Amino acid sequence: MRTDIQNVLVEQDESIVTLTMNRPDVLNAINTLMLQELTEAIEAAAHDDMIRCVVLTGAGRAFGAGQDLTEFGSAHDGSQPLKVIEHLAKYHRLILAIRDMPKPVIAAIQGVATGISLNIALACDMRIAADNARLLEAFARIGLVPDGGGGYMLPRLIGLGRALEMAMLADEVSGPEAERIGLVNRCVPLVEFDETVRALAQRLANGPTRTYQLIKELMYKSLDIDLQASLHLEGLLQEAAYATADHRESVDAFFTTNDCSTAVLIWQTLLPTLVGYTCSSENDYLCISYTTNERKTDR
Ligand code: T3D
Repeated sequence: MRTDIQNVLVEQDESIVTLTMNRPDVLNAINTLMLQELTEAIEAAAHDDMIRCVVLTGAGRAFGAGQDLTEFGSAHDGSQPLKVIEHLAKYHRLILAIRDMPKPVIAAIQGVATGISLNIALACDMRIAADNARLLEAFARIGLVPDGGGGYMLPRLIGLGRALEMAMLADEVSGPEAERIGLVNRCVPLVEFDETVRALAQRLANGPTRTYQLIKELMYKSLDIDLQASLHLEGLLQEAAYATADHRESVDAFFTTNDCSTAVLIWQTLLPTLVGYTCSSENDYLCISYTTNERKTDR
C-alpha cells in the first residue's frame, strides 16, 4: 500500500485498513487529489488479500463537507468550464469501487457529513455515527441534485418520502435521528465511537470474507431485479458459499464440539453465512467472535 499520499491517511492494523480523509481545516472537503488518492486506496484494498475490512472516516471534527467548493471557482468564472459528466465519472469510479469491494466497508461518521461525502458514506456497507453527527444532502442548498449515487441509495435506505425531503429541504439529520430512520446502522455517544467502530471492524475482519462478498452481491444485485431473478441468483451464490472452508468447518465444528459456542450455532448453522461464532461480551459488536483461528484462502 502507498505511503506517499497527502490527503488520505492509510493505516493498516492487521486485517483492518482505515482510510481517513485528511483535510481537517476544510472539514475534509474533497478536492481532486483527495478523490484520486481515496479511489486508489480503495482499489488497492480490494486487491489486498491481507485486508478483510475497510473503515472510511474523516480527520478532525467532520466526516466530510462534500466537494471542495473552491475548486468550482474557475468553473463558474468561465475561465475553465467544468465538464460535469467527466468530473462526476471520477466520483462514480470511487462509488463503484466501494460497492464492488469484495469485503465489508464501514463508514465511521462523526461531525458533518454532507454532499458527496455523505453519499460516499451511503455507498459503504454499514454506517456508524457518533451522536454529534450531522448528515445533510446539501446539494439543493447550492442548486444541485444529489450525485455520487445519492439518488439511487438514499430512497433505498430511508424510503422515497424521506429521501425527497432530505434532498429538497437539505436540512441536517442528527446522528440519533439518522439511526431511527435507517440512514445509519448505529448511533453511539462520541466517547464510545472509536471503540464501536473498531469492534465492528474487528468482528467483520474475523468473519467469513468470501461469504460477505457473496452476501454483498446478493443484496446489491437484488435491489434491481425481481424476486424470481433474485431466487435464481441466491442459488448460484449459495452454491459458492457451500464450497467455502468456512461453511464446511463450521458445520463440522457443530457436530464435533459441544461447548457453549456450539449451542449458539444451532440456529446459525441454518445460515451458512453466520456460523462459527461464540459469545464473549455485552457489546453488540463484540458479542460474537469467530471461533476458528486458522484462516482459509476462501474467506
Ligand atoms: O463535484 C461534483 O459535481 C460532485 C458534487 C459534489 C457536490 C457536493 O458535495 S454539494 C455539497 C458541497 N458542500 C457544501 O455545500 C457544504 C459547504 N459547507 C457548509 O455548509 C458548512 O461548512 C458546514 C455546514 C459543512 C459546516 O459548517 P461549520 O459552521 O461547522 O463549519 P464552517 O466554519 O462553515 O467550515 C469550516 C471551514 O471549512 C471553513 O473554512 P475557514 O473559514 O475556516 O477557512 C469553510 O470555508 C471550510 N469548508 C467547509 N465546507 C467546505 C469548505 N471549504 C471548501 N469546500 C467545502 N465544501
